[in-house]
Amino acid sequence: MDVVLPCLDEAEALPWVLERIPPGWRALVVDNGSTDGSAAVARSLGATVVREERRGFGAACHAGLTAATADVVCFCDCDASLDPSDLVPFVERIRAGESDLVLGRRRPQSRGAWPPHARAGNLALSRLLRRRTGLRLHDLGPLRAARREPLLALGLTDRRSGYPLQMVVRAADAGWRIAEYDVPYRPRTGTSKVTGTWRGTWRAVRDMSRVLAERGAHA
Ligand SMILES: Nc1nc2c(ncn2[C@@H]2O[C@H](COP(=O)(O)OP(=O)(O)O)[C@@H](O)[C@H]2O)c(=O)[nH]1
Ligand SMILES: [Mg+2]
Repeated sequence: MDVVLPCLDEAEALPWVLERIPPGWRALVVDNGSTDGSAAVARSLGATVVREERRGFGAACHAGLTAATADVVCFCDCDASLDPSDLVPFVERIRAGESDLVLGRRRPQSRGAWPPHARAGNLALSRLLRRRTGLRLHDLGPLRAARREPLLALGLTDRRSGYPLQMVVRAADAGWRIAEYDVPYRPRTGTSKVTGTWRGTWRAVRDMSRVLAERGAHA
């Protein structure tokens, strides 16, 4: 199993995350030009480090997917807000052939885990997604698992904040069976680059609107 971990300056969070990678699985830390020594920390803890020069969450996730070789590929943030060992049942479900894509529905463990505007934005997005695809999801979280080859065949083009949404929209258009599992969501270690900042949130909204405006196969 390969776990793709997009990483931008997460040296502080990496030990917590990497020690929770299930035994026998490979951690692929995609370093996006960190300046805090994240790559060295990841390497010293036994992770494989992939370098991606092009900035952006999607660029990092996609570089990890391209570098992966396992049959099933997982994604997890690198900020200690999500526990990669929660991916075990996701992978079992994919392997059993019961689902094609499994997503984690984030359940905040404390008040500080999820800023209110990010939660509200996510809920609004879930509604738009339902209108666009008919899918009833509660979250578009970053913890996920799917088979590598079909994922590559989706031909994802977004390289920024729209990547996780584009994956779900295209998977739905392709008729994939998508499941959602509850996962605990903790306050991240270190500072947020996306929804914890106005700039990051604005970019995410813009990137995601673009994805939703794409015409689907059945639209
Ligand atoms: N490689 C890469 N990773 C990023 C970028 N922006 C955010 N990340 C990583 O993506 C994950 C989610 O970002 P985060 O700042 O926690 O966003 P939030 O969860 O919305 O607050 C973390 O592991 C970040 O290190 C980026 O531009 N490039
Ligand atoms: Mg985060």
